[in-house]
Amino acid sequence: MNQYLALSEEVKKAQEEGKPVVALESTIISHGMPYPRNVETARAVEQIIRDHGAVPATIAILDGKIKIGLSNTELEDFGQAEGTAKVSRRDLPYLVATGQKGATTVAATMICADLAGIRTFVTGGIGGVHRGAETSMDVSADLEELAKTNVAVICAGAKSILDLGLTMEYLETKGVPVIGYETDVLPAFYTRTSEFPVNFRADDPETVAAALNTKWDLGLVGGAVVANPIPEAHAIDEAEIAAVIDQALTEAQKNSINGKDVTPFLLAKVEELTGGKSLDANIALVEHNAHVGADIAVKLANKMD
Ligand code: PSU
Ligand code: MN
Repeated sequence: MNQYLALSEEVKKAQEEGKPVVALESTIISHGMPYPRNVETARAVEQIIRDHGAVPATIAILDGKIKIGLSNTELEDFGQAEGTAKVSRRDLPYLVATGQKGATTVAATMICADLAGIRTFVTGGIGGVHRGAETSMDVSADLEELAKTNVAVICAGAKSILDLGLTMEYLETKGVPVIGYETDVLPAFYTRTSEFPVNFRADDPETVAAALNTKWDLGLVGGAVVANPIPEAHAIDEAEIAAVIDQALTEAQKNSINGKDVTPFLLAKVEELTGGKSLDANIALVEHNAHVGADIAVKLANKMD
């Protein structure tokens, strides 16, 4: 066992018994949603995963360890604490070495999941190529991680705060498959569709698990994006969300927001401007992803043992 890893009892037991485990990130809790709904959602998501035959492992950095599975108290603390560091690949060793608290992004969660032998990871949305990246060079480290770490990310696509076309191009260059779950086009987080076709479509968890298992059997390093559209009832009107995102982007520029602060700033602005409607949508889509992700993890576990 890696000396830096600290597995919860639930995760340890699951691994001993060969049960499927699903990773969850903590940045979505600390930087993606406000308290207390962040904690409520984190707990609900964990329960959905259990109800579908898998074991949840929320990942975070605490006391010089990479925690794989958080207790209720730890979860509550991550939800309430202010100023928790947002940890991507770059930040991970420093935060662990100095014993500081850190919330893991998609990239860092993939790294930690891989260290713990977990292949399935559920979240809301991935980072991507930002609009204007041709001058800012702001490309999320999530995309690099998808290129080199063997973990599948079940998400609702990416928000159109990003340049979705360039994000798809980047993933193509890096050889990362984007699999649409019951969809032919990339979902854009708040909306079920975008103008960009996915690479492949899967209509059941078995097909996704087969594709993942084959990729790794072939020695093809890297992850995959499983893009699962937001449930119809919670989708936000496209024109409405587009206007909100434009305004959020303008404000980010006006305030000279850059680096790792860009995404949290935009997420908070969108939520403020939609009066909480985006938060309801965010929660609904994460819960749906948990259901689909657990089903995929169960099928994958059958193939990999
Ligand atoms: N997109 C969302 N919600 C989130 C994030 C992205 O819809 O919570 C978080 C994730 O943790 C993701 C990170 O990995 O933001 C990407 O940040 P950046 O763009 O700085 O790489
Ligand atoms: Mn960035």
